[in-house]
Amino acid sequence: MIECDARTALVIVDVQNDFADPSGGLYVSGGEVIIAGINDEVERASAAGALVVYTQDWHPPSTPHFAKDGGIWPVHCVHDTWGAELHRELTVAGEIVRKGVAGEDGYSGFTMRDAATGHEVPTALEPMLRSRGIERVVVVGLAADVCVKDTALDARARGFATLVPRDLTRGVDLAPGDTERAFQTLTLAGATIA
Ligand code: VGL
Ligand code: ZN
Repeated sequence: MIECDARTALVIVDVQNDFADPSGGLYVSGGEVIIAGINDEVERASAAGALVVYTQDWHPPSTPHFAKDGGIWPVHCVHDTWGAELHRELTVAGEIVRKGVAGEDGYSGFTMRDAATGHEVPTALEPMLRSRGIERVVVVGLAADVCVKDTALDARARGFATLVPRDLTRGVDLAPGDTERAFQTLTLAGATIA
């Protein structure tokens, strides 16, 4: 169980069909298994007055993010498709931050990369946390070695105490060991892996 209070935000990263459903375009092994545990934490966080926020990977049909367009990933989370929807079993009880509504790229829930200029642009996440006086961020969801990692690193870089509960995330492991390396990187950055 995770300690939560009004200064805590539970950030639920990309629990979308393409990652969490076995027939999804970029299925993360075990992605559906973590949903029940996340729902329990949503309930506890809400009861404790914590902020609950969801992120959603949200791509145009063609983007340098996809292997077919020169990137590394299979097509996933194309905006307004089944694959981009939050998984039907996920309890949604908070605001949603979509990454890439204007075709931007990137992995963190805090920042995106402008596809044309390459510049980093902020999402609505940090202002949302600041306006609520959030000091501590709990990051769960998918994938541990991609968007969870980058979101948690950005949380640390912005001075938030950051917790990543291992059993509420799963990794892609595009290269074997990526998930373990992600946890090491996060630990070195001052995040707590529980
Ligand atoms: C993600 C790969 C590509 C993620 C997003 O949500 O972790 N992974 N796009
Ligand atoms: Zn993506």
